[in-house]
Amino acid sequence: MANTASAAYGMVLGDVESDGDLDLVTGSTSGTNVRVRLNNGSGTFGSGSN
Ligand SMILES: [Ca+2]
Repeated sequence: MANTASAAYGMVLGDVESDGDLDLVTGSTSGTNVRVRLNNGSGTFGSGSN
């Protein structure tokens, strides 16, 4: 199975800002780069923020 990702990422779904839509939180294995992507309510995610 090919995997072109350069690093493994952890990924968690959760409602970060309690608006009822699941948001996506990713973190690199280095543990220093956590990114939150907010669900805009239509099934897509906004740009990441640290
Ligand atoms: Ca949310």
